[in-house]
This record gives sequence, C-alpha cells and structure tokens, in this order.
Amino acid sequence: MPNTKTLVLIKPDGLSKSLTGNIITRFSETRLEIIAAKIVRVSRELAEKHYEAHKDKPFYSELIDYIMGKLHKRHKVMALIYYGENAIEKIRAICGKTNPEEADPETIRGQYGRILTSGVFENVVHASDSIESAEREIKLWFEPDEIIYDLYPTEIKVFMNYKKRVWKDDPYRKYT
Ligand code: IDP
Ligand code: MG
Repeated sequence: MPNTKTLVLIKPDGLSKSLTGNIITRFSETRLEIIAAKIVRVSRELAEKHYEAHKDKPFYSELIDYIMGKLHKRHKVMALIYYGENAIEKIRAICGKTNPEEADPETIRGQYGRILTSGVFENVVHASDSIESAEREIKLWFEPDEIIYDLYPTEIKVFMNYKKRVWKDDPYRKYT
C-alpha cells in the first residue's frame, strides 16, 4: 500500500472540551507520522473554501459558524497532517461516522460528538476523505515550508511590495 497524507482538523468543540491530547493519542494507534501541526484562527474565507462542496446543504451556514468557532467561543482549530501507509482510511476509521449518533462508541466521534438541537453535527474532528480532497485541503491549510516533507511540487515567487508582520525589535531577525 502506498504512503498517503491526510488533513486532520480538531474542531472548536474538541479544543473547548480540552480533547486535543485524547484525540492525538487515539490517532497515534495508527503509527502514522505527524508531519505538520498548528493552531489556526479560522477566517470566514478559509471556512468557506474548506467546506465549498457543502455550500448548498441546509446546514451550511451553521457549519461555517461551527468551524469558525462561533458556537464555542474558541475561535481556533488545530490542523495536522498525518502521513504513512493508508493514512486516509486509517484516520477516518478512528474518527467514525459523520453522524455522532451513528458512530461506533469506540471512535472519536462516537465517544465525544453530539448533535445540536439546531441540527449541526458537532463531531470533534475533520479528516480528508480521498487523495484528491487531501491535496486540496493540505494546500488550503498549510504552506510548503510548514510541512517537514515535500508533498507536492512548489515554485518560488518573488512579490513586489510584499509586506509581512514581524516581531518588533527582534534581535534574531534574519532579514531586514
Ligand atoms: P465528514 O466530516 O465525515 O467528511 P461531510 O459529509 O464532509 O462529513 O460533512 C462535513 C461536516 O458537516 C460534518 O463533519 C458535520 O460537522 C457536518 N454535517 C454533515 N452532514 C450533516 C447533516 O446531515 N446534518 C448536520 N451536520 C452535518
Ligand atoms: Mg468531508
């Protein structure tokens, strides 16, 4: 079986319930390798791009609020990339079914997920569902230099008038 990579998000309910450690421990059963990780404040633009396939669904606008953290007063998610043999299938198996009430209680969603009365499935984690969606999602959430392996082709771009926010008076700054 070939090595694949997959994007995992620990959604705002997972962070607000302090489940990060439990979730990463569950994923470590796969023996897959974490090759990138960060905490992200999710903009509306990022949320809409991530869930663009669902834009016609009745739960779409609440789904955007959910992933942006508006339902949990935690405006952040944790994004990780797992890499290794059959990564997509192995990670989704531990996540469990989309609907937390149908998910096996052994799975993350079965154990920690719930359905809000308004209808959205608060299911704690996101995981890519195919090689194609993993590529789209990894490129959406991460820049090449944030990942320890070269997963996809890259190119160098020179930006004119490029502005970047940096630490004020940083004695370690490598550029002027
Ligand atoms: P997945 O996360 O298992 O891949 P998708 O069908 O891609 O499931 O749906 C994205 C997210 O939208 C789900 O994780 C869940 O939070 C929410 N969702 C999906 N289907 C429903 C539904 O029928 N009702 C409410 N929320 C849903
Ligand atoms: Mg999906």
